[in-house]
Amino acid sequence: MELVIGDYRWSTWSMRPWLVLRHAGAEFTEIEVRLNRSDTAEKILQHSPSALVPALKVEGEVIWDSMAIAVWVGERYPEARLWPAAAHARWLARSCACEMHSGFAALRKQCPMDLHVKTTLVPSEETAADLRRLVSMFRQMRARFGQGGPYLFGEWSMPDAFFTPVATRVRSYSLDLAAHGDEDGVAQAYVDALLAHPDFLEWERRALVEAA
Ligand SMILES: N[C@@H](CCC(=O)N[C@@H](CS)C(=O)NCC(=O)O)C(=O)O
Repeated sequence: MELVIGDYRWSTWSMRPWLVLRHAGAEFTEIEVRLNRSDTAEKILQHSPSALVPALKVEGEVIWDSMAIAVWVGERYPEARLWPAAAHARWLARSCACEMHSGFAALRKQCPMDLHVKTTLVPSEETAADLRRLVSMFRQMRARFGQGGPYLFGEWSMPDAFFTPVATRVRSYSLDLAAHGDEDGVAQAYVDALLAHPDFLEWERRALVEAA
């Protein structure tokens, strides 16, 4: 099984299924295609029909799109409990992951993931609205379902893979969650937990040693 990914430094979409596969204990190799180069599209097309990474090559098929790969891993490795076991938690965990997958355009645009960056940025009105929504979601899910651990639904689960790139943006751009509804630091503590996860630390280590 091979996961085609972009640069560790930039590729938020690649990071998600990579974290999910690691959590599942799957054995996989990586094919890295460097982004933002003249031959990027041509190289990705050698692996993936969408001309986008990530893509998972498994059993003669190519599964493209981070969500499709994550769903496949959840199906293939049920023992990894990638979705919460309790029905209501599971329904909402899917909503959270899908909202991230299809939303938060302003945050993505103003604060692209770059694991080499540490700066301070004043969020635009649109980015501030995204931050308020994220803080509200994080606080609600942590309050309702977070008792079993420091992650969104307690133990690490699928939405955490989707929100780890958000956590890196909060840190890279010094985004102040308290100013967006997180007065007592519940959402920030969740962000900190994502950034301390051993699999993320391994991804970050690779990003930091990756040649420019
Ligand atoms: N919705 C897709 C988005 C994938 C995507 O936009 N990937 C970017 C890199 S993070 C890409 O492949 N860009 C191609 C390029 O830069 O030429 C997914 O979830 O997999």
